[in-house]
Amino acid sequence: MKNLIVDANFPRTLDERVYHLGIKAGEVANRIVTVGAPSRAERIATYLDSSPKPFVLNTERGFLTITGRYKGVPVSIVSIGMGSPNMDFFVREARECLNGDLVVVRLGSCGALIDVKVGAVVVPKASIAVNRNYDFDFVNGSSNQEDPYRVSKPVAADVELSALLKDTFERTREPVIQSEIVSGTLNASTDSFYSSQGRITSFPDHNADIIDKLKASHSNLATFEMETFHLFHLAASWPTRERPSQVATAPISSVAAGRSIAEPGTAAHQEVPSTVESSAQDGHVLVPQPRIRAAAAQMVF
Ligand code: R1P
Repeated sequence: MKNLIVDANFPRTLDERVYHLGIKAGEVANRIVTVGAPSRAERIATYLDSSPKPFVLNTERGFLTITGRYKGVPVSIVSIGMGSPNMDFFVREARECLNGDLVVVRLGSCGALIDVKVGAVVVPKASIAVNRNYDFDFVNGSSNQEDPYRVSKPVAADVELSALLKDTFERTREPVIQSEIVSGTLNASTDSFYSSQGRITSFPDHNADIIDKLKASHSNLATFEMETFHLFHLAASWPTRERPSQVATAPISSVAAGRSIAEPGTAAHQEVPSTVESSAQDGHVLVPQPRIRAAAAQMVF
């Protein structure tokens, strides 16, 4: 890539743009709606305030960022394509361009494992991951004692954000939502639209019973899609605890150094508020950590 700073750990261009999303600090908002398709992002962006004119960036890797204001509040709409790897690029690179809390709502489509009509909207309270077990012998079947699919433990959505999302959908349902709004269910994010969602193709996927097995082991399972688990997992993995710093009058760089993800000089590193030193007591300060809050709403198709 042209103008790439040589930093194998977190590559950026010479003008400080992250490698795949192409954005830099100031071009993405702390409140983000993420979708899978550019046309969906563009349609949502029609609701943004016309002034100031929204920022729009399309990258050769297929990420589209539209940043503007909705009723004066900065918001970004980011189209990321499909699957956990793209969700990973999006969350990590957006995080590096932002200070403070990051609030992400995924608006996606999903398959339904419950009896709802096409067009229903589901706000899951948690997600599991269902992935192909590469150690299973897909050619000869189960002879090597492995299961063909691995199922993770659930990871929860942000409770408050999910409730807000559900309430907002209920208040504003017309004319977009033509069916029921379901919430509190479990979502399964799969690594394939086909094998791990139980579709039969010409590959020997050993998946004929995968839906029955998942439903038997997870009574609340309602939806299949491909990105939500990774979003929830990254959000849940972000270190958020308020923690006392070791040195009360530490310069900001020392205070933040305890979090390995925030290296000096990065946007995340600079978020430590200037009030840190004035709140010092007994040789310690409480350093508020930014959060990543995530929720999802998925329309059954
Ligand atoms: C598959 O067709 C895609 O649709 C669903 C799945 O998660 C997968 O990405 O979501 P989106 O409509 O958001 O892309």
